[in-house]
Amino acid sequence: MKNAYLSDLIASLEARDPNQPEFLQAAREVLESLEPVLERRADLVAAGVLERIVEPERTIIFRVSWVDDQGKTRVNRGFRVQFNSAIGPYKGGLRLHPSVNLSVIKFLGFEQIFKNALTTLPMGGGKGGSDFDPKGKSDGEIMRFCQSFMTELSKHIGQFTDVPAGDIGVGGREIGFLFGQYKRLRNEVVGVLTGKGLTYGGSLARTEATGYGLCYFTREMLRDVGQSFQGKTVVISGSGNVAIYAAEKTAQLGGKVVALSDSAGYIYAPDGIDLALVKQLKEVERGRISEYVKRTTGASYHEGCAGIWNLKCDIALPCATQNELDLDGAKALVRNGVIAVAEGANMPTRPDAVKYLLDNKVLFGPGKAANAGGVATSGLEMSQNSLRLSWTFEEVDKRLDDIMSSIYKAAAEAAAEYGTPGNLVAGANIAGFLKVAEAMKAQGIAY
Ligand code: NDP
Ligand code: 2IT
Repeated sequence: MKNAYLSDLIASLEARDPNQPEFLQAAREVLESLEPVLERRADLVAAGVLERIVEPERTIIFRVSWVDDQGKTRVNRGFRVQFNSAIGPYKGGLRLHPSVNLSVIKFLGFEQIFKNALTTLPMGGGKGGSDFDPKGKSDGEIMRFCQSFMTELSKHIGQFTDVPAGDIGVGGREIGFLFGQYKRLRNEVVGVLTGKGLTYGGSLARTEATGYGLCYFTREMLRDVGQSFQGKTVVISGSGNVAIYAAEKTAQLGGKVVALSDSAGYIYAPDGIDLALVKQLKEVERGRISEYVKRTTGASYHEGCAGIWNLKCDIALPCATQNELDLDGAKALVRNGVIAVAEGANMPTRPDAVKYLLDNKVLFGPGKAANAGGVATSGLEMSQNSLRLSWTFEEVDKRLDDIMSSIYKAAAEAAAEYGTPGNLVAGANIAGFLKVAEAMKAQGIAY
């Protein structure tokens, strides 16, 4: 990078938080892509927008104590990073996974700032979670953990302040427990969380939104080169909320999903995955993807998740977790003729793998654009809560589709305008940044 101001800023971040590799990875990528913007926008440099945007407005870290089924007291660490409220209340999911730490939550909160700006809806960026491991826990343990977590979190959130939602390990069950506890503590029925159940203020199509939105975004990328999902072989990593509904929409658009995974391994079904069986195993039974091959024929199970990228496919949709697609995986995909890679997960592709895919002319949809359908539909849930109305599935889905198409357009246009046509990584970063930066500049420095 030629810009000394940007390289100094990156060096200062590295010196300040050397133990936050995920956050530094996300920040570096955004800052590097802003080089052509800063050449034209000295005003944003003068307003200190960059130094401010990389530092969270507020970071809350708290003890979460709860009692397990054996009566033993357990202690986890809870986080909420309220990163940026320039364009709206903090908005972003809660992740429950043993790998959660401040670096992970900061990277996710940082990405969320730009993603939320791209949705066109008024939402700031935030993220939270805990190192609690939901695997193997009973419903009662999950409930007690969620209640304890919310007892502290409720002091820091609110419908006009900060509106959390789900992420890894947080789905409808957990949002229900969290919402119940907030209501109990505050004696207030408000849209303080999204991803709620349909009987208490949730939106139709929120469950499907991230996966569906990912496919709408991918459809737009493909359309620009005269292609579509029709007849394409698709590999999807993960088998959680995002992966399942990406698989559903892929099939509806005429593609064939041949693989899914979890953190232990992947299944390969050359004739196509039976999604009803996957839903039964993962959504109802909360089991492992390996069980799939015991319940059907024509599929094989393979230990380890990285091998999934060696499967021949036209489209790859990483939908599990950060840094799951490395350079070897990207090389295998290119060798096998992949046309498009779009990120359902947040930052699933390592930086050297992103570069390799772009250098090899693979269409690449970065997560902050391609997976924005989830938070966009959360924004639509907030709108419906404020209106005290609920829209039909078709209406929400149509708005989601329009938003994903507009995000694609914004990213593609920004990429072209700032000298990197076709590079949606740069385009999404620039388009998201400019909206937030204008708002930060307008609101002055000591806000
Ligand atoms: P779920 O908890 O529903 O599913 C997560 C899936 O990813 C599971 O299959 C899980 O396997 C796998 N996974 C989790 N951690 C790892 C790991 N360390 N290594 C390998 N596999 C792993 O989460 P979601 O589907 O909601 O989230 C998936 C991704 O999408 C995340 O990156 C999330 O941030 C992102 N995302 C989610 C949105 C949403 O609306 N839910 C919106 C936008 C992005 P296992 O069961 O073995 O842990
Ligand atoms: O990463 C994400 O965008 C999410 N987990 C969804 C956040 C939300 O507020 O719906």
